Amino acid sequence: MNAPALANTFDVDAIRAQFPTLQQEVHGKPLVYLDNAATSQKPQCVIDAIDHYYSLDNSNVHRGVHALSERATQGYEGARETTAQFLNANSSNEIVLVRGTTEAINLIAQGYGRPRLKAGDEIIIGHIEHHSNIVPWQMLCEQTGAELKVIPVNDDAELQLDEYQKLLSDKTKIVSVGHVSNALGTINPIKQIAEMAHAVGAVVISDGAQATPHTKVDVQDLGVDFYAFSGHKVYGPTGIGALWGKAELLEAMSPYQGGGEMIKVVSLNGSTYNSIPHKFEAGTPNIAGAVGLGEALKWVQNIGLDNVAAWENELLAYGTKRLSEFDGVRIIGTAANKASILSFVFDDAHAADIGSLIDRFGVAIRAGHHCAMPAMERFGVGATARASLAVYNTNADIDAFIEALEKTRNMLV
Ligand code: C6P
Repeated sequence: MNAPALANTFDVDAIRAQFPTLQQEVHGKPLVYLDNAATSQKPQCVIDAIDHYYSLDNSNVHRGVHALSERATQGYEGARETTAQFLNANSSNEIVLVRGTTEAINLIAQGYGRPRLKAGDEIIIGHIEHHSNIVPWQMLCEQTGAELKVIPVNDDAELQLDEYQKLLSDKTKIVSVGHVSNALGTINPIKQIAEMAHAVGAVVISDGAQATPHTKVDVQDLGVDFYAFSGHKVYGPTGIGALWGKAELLEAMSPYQGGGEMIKVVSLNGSTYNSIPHKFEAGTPNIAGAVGLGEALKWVQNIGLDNVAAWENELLAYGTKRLSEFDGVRIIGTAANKASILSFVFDDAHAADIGSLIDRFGVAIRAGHHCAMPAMERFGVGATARASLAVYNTNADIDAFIEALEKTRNMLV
């Protein structure tokens, strides 16, 4: 994820103008939205696609023989095609549409891990993972007797690959590491992590929730076996996301849930399952969400993910400089390879107070443990304040944030 160059056609004002939510005032101040790692705002085309679907095409998928059902199916399956192309998957059959990253990781843990792992096997994760890449593995360990091992990080929140190497053995069955840390912004060297895991025969999963909004992802180049992301962080709606898995692994896996859509034949004596990816999509799916996701992925690809990465790198550098000049601030997460996250604490003020008071100046950030409590513990803090960037943010947003932070701090000390 080294910084690509920004095309001179990149026009942040034109991008920003496409977001209705950004055009409002909050507490009488222009909204400065810096909580993009929690969820990003949606461009008008995504809102319109969902509106169009419910206004004209609303129907159930795969079942009907009528025009609306065909259109709904085309919208839904079209989103799968777009997602496959977005991730550079071999085929759209490798894309399972799910609720989001959390569901995707649980699906792998239960669908892949549970029937295969046993006592004595090991699962490796990183120290600064989101809870959704920790808890499903802890549950799997409880169910199978496998053991969870953790790759430590250095003081810059970078994974220590020499320690990782020591953890790997023929006991290692699964390695699951986030592509980009939501709490601290570290970009992990997934390609290298995957190569090292494959050398001992382990299967590799990467949580791409925070990578897909900020950089081009090519699952084949990364060399992983599974990749998960959420639509709502990449300018799409909530309640939809995708799991990519290598076809042969998905084929070999058991379904995660039973019900309609995921079967071939059902009799009272037993059932046979549908082919991939449908065997993992029991029940009526989030059709409108998929339509919105497809539109969002096309929108961001149209800007160009290299442009997104280049622009956000400039913003991150500017934000880091402004924040480091601030008296009494400690930035947590100082990896050399980092994306779009400014996590920080003050010596003399609580992160939660900063988060709620800065809102009075129209600035939206997040404060808390960011669903990454082990990461907080590693850096000796209970919580951080976190400003997170998106492609529509500007240096002016960062200036407004710093100015509001000064006023907030003065109110607290
Ligand atoms: N992080 C944040 O504020 P879901 O909820 O399934 O869409 O995504 C979960 C998830 C998984 N992995 C990473 C790296 C994430 O950042 C998130 C969501 C949000 O940082 C909400 S806690």
